[in-house]
Amino acid sequence: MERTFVMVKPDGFKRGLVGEIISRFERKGLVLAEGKVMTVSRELAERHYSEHREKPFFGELVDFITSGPVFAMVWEGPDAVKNARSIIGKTNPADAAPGTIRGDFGLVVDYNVVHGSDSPESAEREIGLFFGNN
Ligand code: 3AN
Repeated sequence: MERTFVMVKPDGFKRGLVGEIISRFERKGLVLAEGKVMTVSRELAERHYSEHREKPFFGELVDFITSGPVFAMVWEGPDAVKNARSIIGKTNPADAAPGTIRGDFGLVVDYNVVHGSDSPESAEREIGLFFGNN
C-alpha cells in the first residue's frame, strides 16, 4: 500500500471542483485518508516547491498557491502515486488527455487545478509538510 499527496489548488477550489475531484479518485478505488481546507503560508509554499526555486516561474507559483484556500488530501492504495498522476493528467492542461482532471478542467499551466506528488519519496515529504509526520 502506498500514499500520495494531492491538493486542489486555489483555482480548482474557487471553481467548486473539490467534490468532483474527490469523486474521481474514489471511483478509481483509491481511499481518502486525510483531507482539509487550508490556506498555504508563503513559508510552506516555498518549502513545498523548493525544487523549483531557481525556475523563472517560482515567484508566480508561490503567489498563486498562497492566493486562496486549497483542499489538501492524502490518498492511499496500490501504486497510489502513479494512479493519482494518471487521474490528474499532464502538467500542462494543453497536453493533458480528455478524461483527466487537467484535461477536462484546465486550460493553462499556471492554473492547472490540482497537484499530485511525483514519487513515493516526494509524497512522504509533502505529507509531512502538510499533515505532520503521522
Ligand atoms: P506537476 O505539478 O505536474 O508535478 P511540476 O512539479 O513540474 O508539475 O510543476 C509544479 C507546478 O509548477 C505545476 N503544477 C505548475 O503549476 C507550475 N509550472 C510547471 N511548469 C511551469 C511553467 N513552464 N510555467 C508556469 N508554471 C509552471
